[in-house]
Amino acid sequence: QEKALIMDDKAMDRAITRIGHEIIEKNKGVDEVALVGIKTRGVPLAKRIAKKIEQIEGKKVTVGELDISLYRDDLSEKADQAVVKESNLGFDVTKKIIVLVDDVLYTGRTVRAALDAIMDVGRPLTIQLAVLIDRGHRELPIRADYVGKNVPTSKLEVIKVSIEDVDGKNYVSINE
Ligand code: 3GP
Ligand code: 5GP
Ligand code: MG
Repeated sequence: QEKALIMDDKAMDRAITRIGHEIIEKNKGVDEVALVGIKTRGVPLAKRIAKKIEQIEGKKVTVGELDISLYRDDLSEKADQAVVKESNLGFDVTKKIIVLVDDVLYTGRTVRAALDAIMDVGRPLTIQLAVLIDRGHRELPIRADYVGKNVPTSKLEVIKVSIEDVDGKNYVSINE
């Protein structure tokens, strides 16, 4: 059940523009920067951030992809397992500034698995995190360096992220 619109197309675009500027500022340019989108919607988000950076800075930024699934085991006390299904980075992460990009940050388990997957294949200079929405409820000591919008939620609420490339429209809403 749809409750409220959190971001419309324009608000999303402004957030993505700001994050692009922040990535350039924090890293004093983008010479070593590569973006890694977490499937599904982290990937088109990463591509949009890369496009903004190119418009602002006149430099192309590599975009890789990671596919990470969360298996929630409701039948036991066992912690949720985040599993890397597929990694297609397509470039060497060593000595790179990696910016992970995801749509929603929640428990932090997906990001933890992504950190593992990246560090398995090389030795980046640093790994940073960009998310469109931080909805709270972290279960691990993980925070985002770049946040589109902080949206305090109850655990029963769900954030809907609709992205043009995947869903045909750009907006974020909060649902029961
Ligand atoms: P995404 O792949 O674009 O991130 O996990 C499959 C989809 O379900 C996700 O799309 C995400 O948008 C949506 N989703 C909504 N709530 C949750 C949640 O609590 N956990 C996960 N993993 N996905 C959720
Ligand atoms: P975490 O691993 O931090 O618990 O969850 C992060 C991943 O789960 C993200 O990839 C995100 O897509 C998904 N996720 C968690 N909560 C939500 C939510 O409320 N809405 C959406 N759209 N995705 C969520
Ligand atoms: Mg996601």
